[in-house]
Amino acid sequence: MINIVKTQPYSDQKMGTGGLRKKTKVMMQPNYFENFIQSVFNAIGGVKGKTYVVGGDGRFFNAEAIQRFIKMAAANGVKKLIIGQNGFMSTPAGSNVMLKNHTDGGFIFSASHNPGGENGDFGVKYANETAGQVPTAVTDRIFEESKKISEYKICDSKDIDLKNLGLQKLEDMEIEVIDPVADYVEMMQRIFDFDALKQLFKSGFTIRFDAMNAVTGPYAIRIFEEILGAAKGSVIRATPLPDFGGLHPDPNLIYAKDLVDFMYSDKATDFAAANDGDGDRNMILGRKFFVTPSDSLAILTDNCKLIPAYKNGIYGVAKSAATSTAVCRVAEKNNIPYYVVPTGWKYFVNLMDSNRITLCGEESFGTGSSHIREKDGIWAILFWLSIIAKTGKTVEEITRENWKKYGRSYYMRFDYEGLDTTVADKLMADLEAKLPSLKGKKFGSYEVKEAAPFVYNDPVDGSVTKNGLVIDFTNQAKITYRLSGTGSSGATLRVYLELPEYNDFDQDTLETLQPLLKIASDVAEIQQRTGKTKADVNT
Ligand code: G16
Repeated sequence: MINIVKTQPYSDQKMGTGGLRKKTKVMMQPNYFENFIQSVFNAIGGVKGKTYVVGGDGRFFNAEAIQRFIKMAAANGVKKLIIGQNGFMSTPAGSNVMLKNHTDGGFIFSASHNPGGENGDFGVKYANETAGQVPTAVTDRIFEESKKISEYKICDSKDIDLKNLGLQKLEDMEIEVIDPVADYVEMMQRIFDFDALKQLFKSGFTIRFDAMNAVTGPYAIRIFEEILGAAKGSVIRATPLPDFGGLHPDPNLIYAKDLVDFMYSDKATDFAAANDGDGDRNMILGRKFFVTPSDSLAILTDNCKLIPAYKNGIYGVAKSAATSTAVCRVAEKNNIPYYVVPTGWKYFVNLMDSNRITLCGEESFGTGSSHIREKDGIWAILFWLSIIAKTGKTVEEITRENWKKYGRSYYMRFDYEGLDTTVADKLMADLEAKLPSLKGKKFGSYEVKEAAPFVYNDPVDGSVTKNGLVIDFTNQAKITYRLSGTGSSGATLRVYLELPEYNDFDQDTLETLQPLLKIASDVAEIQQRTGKTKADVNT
């Protein structure tokens, strides 16, 4: 039976860079989740006759949300749902299933790298028929719908069994429960040379992969241990837990500190990596060596011909504005077209769909290619392992070689978290107003070349996006400021610093960037306005 439930709108259902992200308890308020889902359905002109992929990263409220979603989809006339067994599906695996089945899109329930649990965060990532994030025009429409919603449709039925693979029906809607790992593994086997990777492990190569108690554990066990032959136990924290075991599943130097400490100890393996909650982010480590995501993108681009899927070259490459310029130097020297876009994977999707780029990446530990329309954590690791297998070099040797060829960008991001949104918005607005007056100004040996907002003209759909404020210096140094789009409450100010260097690659990054950090913080009056004497998180 289909029920029409009367509801009141909520005023805060605006999607950010990675979908709708809220405190779990906010999401669990009466009708909150249902309102948002119905708003999406309404904003896209209904879902009658459509097919969607559904899954999540297993965090608290995931199982409940999926059941509610299924009943709403059936009530709204969806033709078919393809669902990961037990409701699990990583974001990249979901994008692959969407592309493979030519669906109308999908819904992945995840707040990505944000903590989970009853007191953590919950989120909804909605992808359209591109199998990637929807354009801003659509998220704006969804927000408008959410502000005027008065009812939603839901089936009054028993919960659907998601444990057993196979087909079932709810009303007229078909439900197919699939193994979320199988298709993903098959795709990776098409991209990479698995025989070469097996050889690598046969030769005694050791890895540690930290799934951070999140969704990629089962994918990593299947690929690294079962298929490629990495030693049993190479994958740690492999069982997805509703609260990620209390971890903050963000693979960076702070939140994956255990792994970093391990790799700087005498017990270190040859290679280590971690993924985030929903498996789209990655961190790469060698013995006593950390690869910045910006360098990683540059290195993958430079070595792409070693990978079967990219052996004939790539269309082009793209990075977000806040990502270092390392990849641009690789692209320029090798005559590869490159694009600089605002933060948000949706900007890459347009470039991929129009065959302008093949590879792309962001400083926030996201790297990917046009094999899907999301960033892909395990793909990035397999790419690195393939470079190691083909060159016989270590992570550190590969990175140093890249610096020697193209220069090294000393790079760091500083996050000022938990800010009052009014304070953060005003800081950005006042800073923007001040930018024109900075041109030509000297701060010690640093002279401002240009200071302006970052504005992107999308070559595909003609949309114009303003995202972040950038100060460029005559010595190629760069400061970028932007507010995070993935928080669940308050505001996070991100300050990104870069200083390219062409001779000395052994400096301490923090020390090297100290003068730039002081300029960044003085110019934006960070301490004065936020009361923070230092950033909460440096990566
Ligand atoms: C999401 C988007 C990414 C974007 C990131 C930015 O990542 O998918 O394209 O780079 O947000 O985060 P912020 O706005 O906080 O800097 P994810 O992994 O959270 O889905």
